[in-house]
Amino acid sequence: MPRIALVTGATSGIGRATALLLARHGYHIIATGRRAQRLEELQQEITSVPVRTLIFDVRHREAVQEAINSLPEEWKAIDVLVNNAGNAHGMSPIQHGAVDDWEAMMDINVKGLLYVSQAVIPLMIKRRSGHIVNIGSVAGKEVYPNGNVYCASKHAVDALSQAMRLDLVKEGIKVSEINPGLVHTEFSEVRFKGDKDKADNVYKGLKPLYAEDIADIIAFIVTRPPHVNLAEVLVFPAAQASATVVVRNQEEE
Ligand code: NDP
Ligand code: 8X3
Repeated sequence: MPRIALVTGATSGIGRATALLLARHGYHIIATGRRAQRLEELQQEITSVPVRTLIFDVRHREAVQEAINSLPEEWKAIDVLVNNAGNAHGMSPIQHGAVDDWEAMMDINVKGLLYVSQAVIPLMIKRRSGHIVNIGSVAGKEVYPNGNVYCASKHAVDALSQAMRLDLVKEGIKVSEINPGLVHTEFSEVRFKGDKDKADNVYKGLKPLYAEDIADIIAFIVTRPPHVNLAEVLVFPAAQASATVVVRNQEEE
């Protein structure tokens, strides 16, 4: 039986790198996101295993459920769910925060993760097997100035990961959480609403993590033997020690 992995947010960054790497490990891939063309390109790029794409916004509960329901029966035997879709929207003191940004972060990072999980967990329970990997953040372990609501959303992911592990252990489902520091993806471009200079500054003067580094960890976690669950990983670039302590005296290679 082939193993099947569903990766949310597979159109970019960590999700895309994870879909590519899990395909190299022989997983059949269900890649999801909103940008149809990028999903199509990813599907064409992966030639070694079958790939299905599902286009939905994780904020829309019915769309999420319908997309999962639409999978052919054999594709519903999902072994690995990578809850990766998410972003920061804006970065400002709480007193100047934009409510639309707050809602986007809570709706996508927290409620979206719940909607996808709710659609997939029953399929895993039926088979008494599965592995959920939630992408949290160092922002779910610490707060930093101007990070307020993004940090709150990732603290929620941290709480939900622990809670899922408690509730699902008796169902034979493993739950892992990966909490990265600075990863150079489209994340900062989204956070700063397309301001490329501002986004590039986030990674200036250090060698950040790359999406492939996180994909590597995800692949390691899901390929451990059945009796092993790596519950939590906090991962930084070598030049980072906390959300706010970053050494910027190196040139990015
Ligand atoms: P990217 O911006 O490169 O990728 C974000 C992905 O999330 C895209 O594929 C996007 O797909 C998807 N996504 C965003 N909003 C929605 C939505 N409403 N519905 C469906 N999919 C959505 O960022 P990263 O790869 O860096 O981010 C991936 C995860 O990693 C996020 O949860 C982020 O919080 C977390 N993270 C990132 C870090 C970093 O420094 N980069 C560090 C720690 C954690 P599309 O737009 O096509 O829908
Ligand atoms: C993304 C990393 O430090 O911008 O979660 O919050 S950070």
